[in-house]
Amino acid sequence: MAAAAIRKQLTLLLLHTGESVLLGMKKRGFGALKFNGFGGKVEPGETLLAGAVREMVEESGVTPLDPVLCGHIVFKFEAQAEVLEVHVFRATRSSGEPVETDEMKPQWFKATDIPYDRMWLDDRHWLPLLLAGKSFDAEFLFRGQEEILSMDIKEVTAMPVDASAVLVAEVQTAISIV
Ligand code: S76
Repeated sequence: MAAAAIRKQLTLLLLHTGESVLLGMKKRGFGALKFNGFGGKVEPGETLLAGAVREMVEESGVTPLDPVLCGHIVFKFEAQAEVLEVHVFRATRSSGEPVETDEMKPQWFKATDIPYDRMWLDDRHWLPLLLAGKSFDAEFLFRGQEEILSMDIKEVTAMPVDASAVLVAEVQTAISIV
């Protein structure tokens, strides 16, 4: 049996407080100039939840107080072997005021006025589910960064109970022995 390719494990956290959503304009790197949730690579020995909280604090200065895993998205890119596996969290409460960092410029938006035309193309398909308090499991195949070749989005009744407490090393081991 061939070993499965390691999927890069990432988090994405959306802070949805009352009528507003905090997004960040990515200033450099992958997805530069797009508005996005906050997140990034989970570190070895870190749980998905701890990674999601750490990335949000690092990128925005805001600490999410009640993050809950609500989505799972696999991103494939036509010309790339690497697969991105994104664990999506939603929080409704936070402490601290957003600050601009080297990486991100945070900005509040009304939940009814999300700037989908300045975001990744996939966001308009799953973010409405998150904002409605729903959970989802999705997969997108991109050509470059501006075209979706195929997608599959399923609303799910619940995420695996304690998935957010899983260590990233365990996720990767589970995948490589499938
Ligand atoms: O919402 C998204 N954030 C990313 O960093 C990448 N979508 C996405 N799609 C490739």
